[in-house]
Amino acid sequence: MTNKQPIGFIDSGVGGLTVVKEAIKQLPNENIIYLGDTARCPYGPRPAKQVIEYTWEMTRFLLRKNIKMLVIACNTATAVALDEIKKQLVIPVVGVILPGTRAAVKSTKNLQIGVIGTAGTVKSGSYKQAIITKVPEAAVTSLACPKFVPIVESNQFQSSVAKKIVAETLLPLKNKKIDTLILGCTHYPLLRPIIQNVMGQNVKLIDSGAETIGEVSMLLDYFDIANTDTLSKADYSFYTTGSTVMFDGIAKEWLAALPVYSKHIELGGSQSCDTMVEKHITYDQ
Ligand code: I24
Ligand code: DGL
Repeated sequence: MTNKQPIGFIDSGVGGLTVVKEAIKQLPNENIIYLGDTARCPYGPRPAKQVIEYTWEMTRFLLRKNIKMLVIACNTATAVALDEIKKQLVIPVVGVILPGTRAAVKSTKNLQIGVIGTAGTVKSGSYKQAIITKVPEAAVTSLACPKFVPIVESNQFQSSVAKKIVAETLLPLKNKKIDTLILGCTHYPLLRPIIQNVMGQNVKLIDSGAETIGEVSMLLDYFDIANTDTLSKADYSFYTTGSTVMFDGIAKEWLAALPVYSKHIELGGSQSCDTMVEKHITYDQ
């Protein structure tokens, strides 16, 4: 295994770029390949069985790209599919839930922890279970915030509408004495200033995605697979199942200076790793 192989990131859409941004910052030497299933986003409201199926399709696509590690950047996908994908792959597979949990358990002083996420993530109970497994005495309050992803995706995440909806939605958490709140969704870092304001400065917010890159870094060292070639510039490639123009627009803005030319691919059906067809609508880098 050569260390130059890329780290694969999968997500339901563009939200996983919040995790990639951390990866570029914390691991600037690593090559990255990202696949966002924008055509079928959001995963949050979908039944677990369907999310597992979609996550497998994305995984199979990236395995063909010879990745050395897989990061499931989507909380909803991690919640329902991580265990079975991890079991079947020989490369290390990292989800966003355990790293977020670890940081929360470390941060809490009163053992009152809050978790916010999509309907799918909260319904799975994965965060709650992961926290309780570590600290059985912890009290976990999970809250689905189905309105938050649409606020971000409609570009309203800095608006007064966002403030009102976030305040209303988080009301059930206000009377709990939580001192730590896990942002269990790729999109929530964009609402972080508003969430912090609503919850108060005494509540520590945990960004699951950012915590995940710490774990990726640790695993690269543990398996001795970090990219040791410090002379070449890191390579970033992006794939989307939806519009490349829209993907590139959001990714360029989010990842600042980075040029992004994503490629369109089709997922779905019973395609195997060997027969999956790539449609290059934009040009190859
Ligand atoms: N943010 C996200 N998804 C979108 C969006 C957004 N539109 C505006 N902003 N759209 O996720 C999703 C649907 N699209 C995706 C592309 O293909 C077609 C369908 C959060 C992204 C987090 C990195 C707001 C916005 C932006 C630029 C940067 C960040 C951001 F326009 F939140
Ligand atoms: N990526 C998803 C998550 O982190 C949010 C968007 C969606 O619902 O697909 O849970």
